[in-house]
Amino acid sequence: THAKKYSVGILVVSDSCSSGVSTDKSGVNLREVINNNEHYLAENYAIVPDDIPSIKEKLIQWSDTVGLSLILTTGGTGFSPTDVTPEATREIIDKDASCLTQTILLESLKITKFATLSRAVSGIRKNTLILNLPGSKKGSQESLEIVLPVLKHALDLIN
Ligand code: MTE
Ligand code: CU1
Repeated sequence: THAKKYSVGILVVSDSCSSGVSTDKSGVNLREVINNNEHYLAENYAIVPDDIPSIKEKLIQWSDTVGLSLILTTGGTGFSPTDVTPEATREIIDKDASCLTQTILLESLKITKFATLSRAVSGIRKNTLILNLPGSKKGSQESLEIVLPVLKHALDLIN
C-alpha cells in the first residue's frame, strides 16, 4: 500500500502573469518539483495579482475549504511597492513558522547575496502550512529545495 500524499497548492502572485502580459514559469516549475517528490501531490494551482484581498482569499479558500496540507506562494516578497505577499500571508496565519524562512535565508545566502531582499513569511493556518517563496524560477526552486527535506515531518505534526 502507498502512504497518503500531502496535497499542495501553488499560488503564483504576479500582476503580469495574472493579466496575461507574461507567462508563469516559477509556479509550473514548483508544481513539477513537488510532483517529483513521493510525499506530495500538487492539487491546486492559481495565479492572482499583487493584491492583498485576492491573495488572502485564495489562501483562506485553500486552507479552510479545500483543506490543503501545504501552500507555496511564489512572488511578491521583494521591495517593490506592489510586493504584498508577506503582508497578506501575515494577516491570515494563526501561528508563525519563521524558522523555515530563516533556514531558507541562511542557505540561500550561500548562493546569492540578493536572498536578503526577500521579505518572505511562513506560518500555519489551521492544518495548513503556508510558505512564501521568491518569484523567480531559480529563487523559488532553490528556496523550496532547502526546506523540502523537513517539510514532511512538519506536515506529519500539523495533521
Ligand atoms: N533566493 C534564492 N535562493 N535565490 C534567488 O535567486 N532572488 C532574490 C530573493 N531570494 C533569490 C532569492 C531576489 S533578487 C529578490 S528581489 C527577492 O528574492 C524577492 O523576490 P520576489 O519579489 O520575486 O518575491
Ligand atoms: Cu531581485
